[in-house]
Amino acid sequence: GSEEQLENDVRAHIVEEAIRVLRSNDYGHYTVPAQGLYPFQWNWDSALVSAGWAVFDEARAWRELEFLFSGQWEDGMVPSIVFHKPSDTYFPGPEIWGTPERPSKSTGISQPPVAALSVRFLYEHAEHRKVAEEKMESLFPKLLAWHRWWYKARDPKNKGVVAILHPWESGMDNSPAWDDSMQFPVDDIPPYCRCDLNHVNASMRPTKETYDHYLTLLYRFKAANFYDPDKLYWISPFRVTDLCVNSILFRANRDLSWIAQKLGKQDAVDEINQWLAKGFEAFSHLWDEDAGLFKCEDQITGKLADAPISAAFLPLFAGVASKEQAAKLALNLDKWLNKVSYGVPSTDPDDSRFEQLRYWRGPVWLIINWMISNGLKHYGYTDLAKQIEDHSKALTEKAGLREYFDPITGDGAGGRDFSWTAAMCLAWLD
Ligand code: 9WN
Repeated sequence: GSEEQLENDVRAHIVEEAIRVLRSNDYGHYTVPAQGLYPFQWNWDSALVSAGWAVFDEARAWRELEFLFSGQWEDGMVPSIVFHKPSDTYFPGPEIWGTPERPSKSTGISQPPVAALSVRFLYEHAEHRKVAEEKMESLFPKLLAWHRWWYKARDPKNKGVVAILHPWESGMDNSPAWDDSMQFPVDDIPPYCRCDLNHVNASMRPTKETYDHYLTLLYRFKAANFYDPDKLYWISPFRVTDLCVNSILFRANRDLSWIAQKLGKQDAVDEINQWLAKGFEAFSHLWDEDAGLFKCEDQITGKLADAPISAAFLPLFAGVASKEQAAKLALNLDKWLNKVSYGVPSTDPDDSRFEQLRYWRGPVWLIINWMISNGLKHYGYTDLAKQIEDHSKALTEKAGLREYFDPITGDGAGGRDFSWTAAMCLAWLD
């Protein structure tokens, strides 16, 4: 009918907008998350954005991933930010991560390992099969080296799940799940000036107190022989089993195993399957039966973080939740959705730490919506998955391609013309 036609027109317009946004954030070989606010190549942003490029420019999509791996360290780590070109609109930039004489080419920490998912996505959606096969083959050893790095550098105790050593590594910078673990005393750090506050309202960003802790960690890691991967795990006052990184790593391992199988690399398949088996066992310790949610764990105190956050649902995306756990998660998610106009809020709205506009403490993020919705479908909760999809569409129609959204009013917040939000409209919502 005409209503359907109208909706089609609206979506077609958003697709055009999304393509315009990716093109305008394109620096040739990589896409910045947003002009001004984030002027470099961010790790998980890039991997997610490559799926958006894949919809209209396959060659450009592969280049995004290849360029991300051009920043890979010798030990396998893929940094959270690669500083290809200088910019003075972001803090902390290359001068802070490196030395004054030699600015750093990247940060010394990582981010959620999305890339293997993207390689599989690009391969499966490829029209140029031959090219896709070559690209997958050449990216495979780099992906494997990165996953190995996670286990070697971030799980030296062989728990089966990896630790983040900085909230920036989770991608969910100021999540209430870190509040207790961020109580360590701050060091006497050099004075600094935050650039983020030139672009967006302070009330929507992490606080000064939080930034002091972020920088304390950065300077300590830098003092450890410039981010020596063998030292960081042991010296960090922040060491957390994060559900976002671990769910994505688990899912990425499944995709990497699939890729390895395609390429006939049986040894790698066996190695990855061992990670999966250990991971499966380790996730069961992150389950909070009373809450009916997964929880992050502080590896220093051994305590589960009580904060109910949206990453609690990401084990669905990983495919690591049992049927019973999935049923409880679906029940909880349904309750959360009934408390807001637009899901999925990054913190349970009933929790005292919920703030509807402050970054990862309440707002809706489309990339997380995609992951949760994808996971729900896999477990057979199609109505709930569809509801999240509809909310996501409604948000982009109402507020445009913003960085994140207010779950109560549906207003957009943070950066404008945001790359990963655009990518989700292309690769998921179309
Ligand atoms: C620090 C780029 C990144 C995202 C993160 C998001 C935010 C950076 C910041 O922006 O983090 O890495 O300075 O706030 O939290 O998930 O990758 O979009």
